[in-house]
Amino acid sequence: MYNNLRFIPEFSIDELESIQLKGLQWTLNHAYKGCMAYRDKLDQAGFSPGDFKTLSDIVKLPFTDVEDLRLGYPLPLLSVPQEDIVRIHASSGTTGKRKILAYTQNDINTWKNMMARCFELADLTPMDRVQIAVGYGLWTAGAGFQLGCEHFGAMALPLGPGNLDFQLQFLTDLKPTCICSTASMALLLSEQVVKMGLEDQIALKKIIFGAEPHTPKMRQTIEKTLNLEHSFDIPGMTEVYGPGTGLECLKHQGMHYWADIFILEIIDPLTLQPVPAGETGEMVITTLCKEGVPLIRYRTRDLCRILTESCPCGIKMPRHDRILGRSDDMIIFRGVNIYPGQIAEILEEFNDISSEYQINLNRQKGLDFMKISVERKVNASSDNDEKLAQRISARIRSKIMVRTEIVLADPGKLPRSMGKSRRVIDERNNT
Ligand code: DLL
Repeated sequence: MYNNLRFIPEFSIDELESIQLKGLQWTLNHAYKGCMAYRDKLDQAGFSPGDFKTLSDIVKLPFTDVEDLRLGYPLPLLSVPQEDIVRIHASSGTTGKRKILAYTQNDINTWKNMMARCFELADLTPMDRVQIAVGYGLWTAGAGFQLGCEHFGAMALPLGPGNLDFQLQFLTDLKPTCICSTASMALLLSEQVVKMGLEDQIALKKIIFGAEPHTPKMRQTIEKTLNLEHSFDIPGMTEVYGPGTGLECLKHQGMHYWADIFILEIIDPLTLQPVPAGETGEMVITTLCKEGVPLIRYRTRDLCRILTESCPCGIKMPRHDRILGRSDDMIIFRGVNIYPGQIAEILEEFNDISSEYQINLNRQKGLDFMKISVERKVNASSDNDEKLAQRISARIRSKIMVRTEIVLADPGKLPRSMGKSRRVIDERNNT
């Protein structure tokens, strides 16, 4: 299925384990020597870097989390002298201070290779033209796709997000074959192409989208509307360089991730113990060659599971499933714990509505209320709105035990985003 790979290395399990062990020992020494906060953390856990002898020792290491990044603001967990830093990026977080991560030139090179591997997995060639429709600047998205695309050797069209007219003009005039964007932007672009009747004037074959969860329905809509050969889900986060910690392959059965660059563990967020192989839990990442800000058992809060079978595409790099959401996105509603993804999953069952939804929470007379707005599918009649709303509400009640008010909107009426969509608007503290 894949021949003559230029960027993706092939390792046997033994080779990979040896790379991971050496990388972990290097990371522990490097962080211990270069960063006071890490030294204190490891000392407190009674662990000195020389103690680390086998990969299974990883469970004895202390965790790092977002609080460690906040405490070290503005340059948290910096483990090299400042003159070695060539760039910073910051997370797209909307609350509190941004997490700032610092990169050495070697870190940038590692990231560049990770992203080039992604383009290779998406089966692009140097003949491909790649429209990069994500934010440039502090956010890692634009910079990551750009670095990887140039290194891979395809033609980058660095449009950034926004300006839909411009996006459409490029799609028809330069005829890119691939778009890189968030899932929301991919949906918006597909809707605009149809609205302007440009389906026959574009040459798109592939979309690489990520940065937020998507539902199967959302993906089908994008693929069908743009008549794509493939779409690929791309994971990534600022703390682990940026986009491109892995990618789906042509078989679309989960995402291969770069196990020679970081170790992925899945833990139970309550007991903090590893979950049995293949079960869902929180992703915890330890980097193996990151210099500026190495990560030791970093709790990402992302919920996911490792896929244990080998992949029919033939590539041996391990795989994880799609990211379901974040543990800190959990809503506590009248004492019930709910993830937005659970609601999205129920909405998926209804063919008469589109993939878009928004959850509004407010408080009236001391009681929590939840309103879920969904969109009627294009060409569906509004005559059935009331019955459909009742059916959706009943299904949610039976599956997650909460009462909700369902509001049906006309197609395209819910807010669209060119970046990450905000699915939950919680106004309970304002009411
Ligand atoms: O979102 C990096 C990125 C840019 C990835 C473009 C892919 C494409 P942050 O802003 O730091 O970085 O946000 C990272 O976004 O912890 C996940 O919760 C979520 N996320 C990223 N990719 C996916 C995905 C970028 N494919 C946070 N599916 C992560 C679901 C995703 N969630």
